[in-house]
Amino acid sequence: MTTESKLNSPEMEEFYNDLAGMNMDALWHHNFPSQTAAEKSAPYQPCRWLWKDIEPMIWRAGDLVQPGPESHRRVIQLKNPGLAPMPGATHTLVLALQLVYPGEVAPSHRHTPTAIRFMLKGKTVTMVDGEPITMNPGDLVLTPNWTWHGHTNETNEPAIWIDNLDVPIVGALKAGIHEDFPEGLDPSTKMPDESFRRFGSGHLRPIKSKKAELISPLHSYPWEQTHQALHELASVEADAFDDVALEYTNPTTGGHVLPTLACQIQMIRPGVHTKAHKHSSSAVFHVYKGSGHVIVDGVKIAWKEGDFFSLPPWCNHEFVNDSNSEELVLYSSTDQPVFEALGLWHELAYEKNGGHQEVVATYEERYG
Ligand code: 1HN
Repeated sequence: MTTESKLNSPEMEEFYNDLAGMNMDALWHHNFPSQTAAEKSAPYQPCRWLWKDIEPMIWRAGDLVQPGPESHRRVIQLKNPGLAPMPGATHTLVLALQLVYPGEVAPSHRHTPTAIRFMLKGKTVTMVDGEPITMNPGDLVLTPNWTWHGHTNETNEPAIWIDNLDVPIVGALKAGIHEDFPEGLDPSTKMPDESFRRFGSGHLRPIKSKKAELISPLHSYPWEQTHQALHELASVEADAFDDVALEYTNPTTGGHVLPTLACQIQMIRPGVHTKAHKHSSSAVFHVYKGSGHVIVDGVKIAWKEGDFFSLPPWCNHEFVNDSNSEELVLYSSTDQPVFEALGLWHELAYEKNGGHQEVVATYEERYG
């Protein structure tokens, strides 16, 4: 037996070729992905969308199509060019904006992708499996996987909201199913905001509901409660990476609202500059109030009220509120539950320079 390595020999080349001809391969033929967490870097670019660009396109969509038989939904998707031709804002998250004019109905349907909605302007009623849920600005509403849902606007003002969906995750699993309701909205079979009446206090629950449910049985999270909780927390605690941050929870577990998506509201207090970290989950952000910037892998991305931003996995990021008097409030949704469920969630603090990155370019300079 010889000890000389045959790795680069003609016999090995022939072996690889013969394997390939039979749809096989040798594991040693290729390198293992061997990056450490510290070396792991963003697989695609972050992306920012300005409200001043988005808003005119929403109104133009309003002139061009109607929800219902013509377009089903009047929705504009925010697509990260780093993922083209995929439609996502990140590789797992769809981020979209929907407009419904007074008197219009976006008819009910159900599908296996899950949605989270965050209301921006006006007022609408979203039917979730027969539960009419009123959405006002800042309210968050869940339409879990396979629940019937449709939207209607019974006011005199247009209604605009954010849709966050896990379409790319469901697509990757080849688990997408869609069904249209025969006509219009599915009928109301529950009390208005019934899930909130049962579970909306957050810390008191009906005595017969002891079971931990995978999907939150609470479907609406009103802004008034969210805003108050944010300010109460600000008086006692702040996080080094996210400042004053709250996660919307499933009241039966205290955990994420949905198995694939989680969502957060956070306040970067006046003058605060957080430390940087990176993690395996990706996220999409909306500036609900205030202005400031985020530094992502050394790139300074300025944002104002109404703007959106998508954070790929494994980017160092730190938040800055540029104002000394106004709070910066960010709404975000993430794929973190998927990573946690699979044991794949990793987080790494940025160690250098007291936890702050050096700014090497602005978003405009880097991405045009
Ligand atoms: C969808 O079904 C809705 O039901 C909104 O309101 C946005 C974006 C992509 C795919 C499906 C809705 C969507 C969507």
